[in-house]
Amino acid sequence: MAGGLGAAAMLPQGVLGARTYAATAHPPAGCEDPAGTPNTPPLKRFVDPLPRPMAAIPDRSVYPGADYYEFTMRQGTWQFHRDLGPSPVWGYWAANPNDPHKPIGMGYLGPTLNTTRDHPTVVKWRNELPTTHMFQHVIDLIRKPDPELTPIPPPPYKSVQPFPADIDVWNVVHQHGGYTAPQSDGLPMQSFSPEGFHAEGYTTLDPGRAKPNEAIYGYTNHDHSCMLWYHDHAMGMSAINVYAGLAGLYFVRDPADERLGLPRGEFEVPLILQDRTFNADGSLAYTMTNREGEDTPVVNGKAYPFLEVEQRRYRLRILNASNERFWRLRFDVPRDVLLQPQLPFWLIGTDGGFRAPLQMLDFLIGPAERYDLIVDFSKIPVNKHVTLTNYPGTQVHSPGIPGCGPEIADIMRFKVTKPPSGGGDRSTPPEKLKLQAVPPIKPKPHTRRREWVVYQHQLFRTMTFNAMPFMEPSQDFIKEGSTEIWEYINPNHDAHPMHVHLVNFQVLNRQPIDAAAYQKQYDKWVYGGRKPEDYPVLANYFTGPPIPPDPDEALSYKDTVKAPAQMVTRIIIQEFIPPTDEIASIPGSGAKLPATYIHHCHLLEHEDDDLMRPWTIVRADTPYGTGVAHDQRDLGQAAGHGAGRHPGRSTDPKP
Ligand SMILES: [Cu+2]
Repeated sequence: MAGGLGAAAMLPQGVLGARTYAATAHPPAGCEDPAGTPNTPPLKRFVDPLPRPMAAIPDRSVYPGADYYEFTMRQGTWQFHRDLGPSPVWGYWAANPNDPHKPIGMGYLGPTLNTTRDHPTVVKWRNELPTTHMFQHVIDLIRKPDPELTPIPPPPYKSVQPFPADIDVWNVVHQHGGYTAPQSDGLPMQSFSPEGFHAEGYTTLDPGRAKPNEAIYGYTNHDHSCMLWYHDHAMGMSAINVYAGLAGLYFVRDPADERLGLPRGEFEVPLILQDRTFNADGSLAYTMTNREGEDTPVVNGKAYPFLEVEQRRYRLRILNASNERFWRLRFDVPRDVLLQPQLPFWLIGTDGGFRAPLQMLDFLIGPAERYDLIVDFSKIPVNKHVTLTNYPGTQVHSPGIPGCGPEIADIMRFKVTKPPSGGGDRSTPPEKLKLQAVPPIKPKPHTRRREWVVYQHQLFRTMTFNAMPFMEPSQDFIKEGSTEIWEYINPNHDAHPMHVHLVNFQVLNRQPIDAAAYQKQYDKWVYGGRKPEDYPVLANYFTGPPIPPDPDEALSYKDTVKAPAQMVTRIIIQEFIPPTDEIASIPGSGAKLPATYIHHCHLLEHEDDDLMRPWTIVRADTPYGTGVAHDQRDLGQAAGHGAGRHPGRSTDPKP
């Protein structure tokens, strides 16, 4: 949904209403919101303490050899700010093995999973949400259909409703960034509703133990030590499901980390960064049918929170869980405190784990990216503060051509309240940390390249990869164990965060393209019947040499990459191998080939509308070109349907 808005919101939108932004400035000309768009009432900043997400407690008796959890999605209430009334929210609640009457959760978001590297986790996800959506007006618009919200693909494809006519709420949980078998991956077509209706791809491990409104998934935790997260990935409505609160953290820990001397316990703080808009009564308002981005920063569920800190180093684990907003983050200090206006900090890890430490002053974080930082408050006098802010002028879809959407500056405040307790800070200074550099993945001359074109066939309309709706079967068959370079070709004027399931990758480079000429030729290919001779040859459109990745993304384990406007962004994936081992002896819990996964834009509204495609790992001895459309220029021709689960949906309820 709202894919059209995403790409084209620099143009005036319909009826213009007078408004002021709650956060900072007036919108630029042409960016006024339609009349009636809610705005958050003015809020006093830094008056609510930062909540810490609670940890779920594993039950080790259910599946020997694995940590077991039961998570239930439920509607509850949550107060986002001292001066706002409570809001209905959706969240995850973890069963408490020590006290069944005290489930773990706070209403909004979900409890944190703490796991140990290579020790598997099994989670039963249960859906007890209402059957009418919290943002039912959006569901109704998608169903209407509304040309800006309903996926309407380019020719020759027909529009298909993303969810059944009588299903207003369905859900599925994706463990973002994890090394997971497809049947536990939480793919959109695995959605299931509170009434127990199943999308066509629904799966569960151990079906005898799962009711129709439940699914049991297994996670290998064959990951580096890192911060993953879990969030809703339901077909066609992940944006409003996550917006209502369906997200949480998932840590993979390595016992070897203990020797690193990193700040831990209360000095390791996760920050779940989101933007939200509130009605005057404090309830959540979803405004992205009208504009890009929301107007108020929310961290761990509180608007403009504060955290009291000691004069010592902290490890901040930052997740951008916003639907659409990119943030350029920095730590501002009062002028009389330091000689420089920003507090320098150290980057020690990204999406998929540690990396060589890098000192920085600011960084751009796209939706779904994670940054692992060491911030040193030891030089800040007691009773002074440091403010986490968004660099002025950072647009919602930054980097790119300046767009619209409410600007946010202040986010949260660190109030330095006392000297370090417990005899001082014994954590290792960042410059002395022994973190291994991530070895570079080097492309070879024969390394296969795969093009993914961010294609919008009409302004304000659906976006697709390669002009293919998500519902079309997988046409991208990748030999098990192979290395590939993926090229995200973005002739659009927005940046998109691209997320590939299953794998970690490295950012190789970016290269500017003549976006208008590329788009024109691509249009010609699509509207001319997709003749191979019309397909644009990328090399003909470069306007400059390749640009190396930014220092904060180079030589890092990534699962989400910023694909800026009018550029091709190249990533390299070392090895496509799905996890085949069984989890806790549960039959069928390992991956089998062919194994179909997806990749998508992590602007959630774009993912829903329809910038997402399946891809399939096949046996290494599968020859290319045998009933398989693997060449981009074959896209319009019939694909081999033999391999992979077909995206599609069932028409009959399976209670
Ligand atoms: Cu996008």
